[in-house]
Amino acid sequence: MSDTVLHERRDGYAVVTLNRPDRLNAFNEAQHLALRAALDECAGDDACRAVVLTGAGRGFCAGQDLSDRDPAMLGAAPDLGITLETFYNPLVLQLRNLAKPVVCAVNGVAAGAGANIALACDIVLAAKSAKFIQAFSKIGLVPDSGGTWWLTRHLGEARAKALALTAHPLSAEDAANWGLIWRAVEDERLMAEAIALAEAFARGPTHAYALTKQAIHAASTNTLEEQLQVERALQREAGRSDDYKEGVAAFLEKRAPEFKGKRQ
Ligand code: LHQ
Repeated sequence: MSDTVLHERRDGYAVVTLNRPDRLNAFNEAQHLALRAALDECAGDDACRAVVLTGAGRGFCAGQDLSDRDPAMLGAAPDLGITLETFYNPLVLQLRNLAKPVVCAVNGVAAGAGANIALACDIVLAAKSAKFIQAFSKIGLVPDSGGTWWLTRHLGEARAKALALTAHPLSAEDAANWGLIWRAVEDERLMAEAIALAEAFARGPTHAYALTKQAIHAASTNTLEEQLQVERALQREAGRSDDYKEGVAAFLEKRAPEFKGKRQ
């Protein structure tokens, strides 16, 4: 695998690091392919029960590498729809649909598609010095990689439009206070807190986590009646798992559960 992405396997989880620090980890094609491959490997490995995604150096990710995409060099008007369809859209769905928790540790600036890739993760922690920038309007583009979806759902139209139209750098603390991310933490605590979450998830009921993700994703478009049916179906499945039996037994025996994370 290319070193544009570092993939470290640890006991029960993986740490995946975007690694083009001199470009603030902006995406070129190699980094896209390496990230997709690392996430595929995590998805297919039962021993990997959580993922931490972060960036090397002082930034998390500055979106598309614009030096790769200079329209003057590319000649005729480029079709950015093809770029989204080929690279960004599958990545967003891969993160969202991964059947294990993905923790994003936003270590520095997250701009353009970089901000929205972070928001595609399940739990977003950010260093207090980090900023989220919908940088697209500065280069005559529209927020992509789910940006219009995450911003509108998490923040409402007023804040979504202001962030998208002005490219205002949103501080990590405002992002947390506004409900866009889980927490802003002291810079030096970021990785320790992200790893603590991953370690806890690595000992958790992985299949129940996957079902929980599914239920919460379905909730954003369902009516209450529809969502109650989703919960019924997913709970039925969770209730058949060994982890459920173990969870109840451990509770009754007043001991810590030993979850295997399997479907059955
Ligand atoms: C970069 C980048 C970068 C290349 C920093 N590219 N080098 C999808 C479909 C297809 C095409 C278009 O895009 C998309 C989705 C998108 O993501 S569009 C949005 C693309 N991203 C941006 O517009 C953000 C551009 N970057 C910035 O505005 C700033 O760099 C931010 C605000 C992120 C950070 O500012 P500073 O902390 O002041 O750092 P810097 O600007 O000095 O950057 C450090 C280096 O990284 C610098 O290189 P240098 O050789 O001068 O040290 C930058 O040129 C390079 N860099 N972002 N996206």
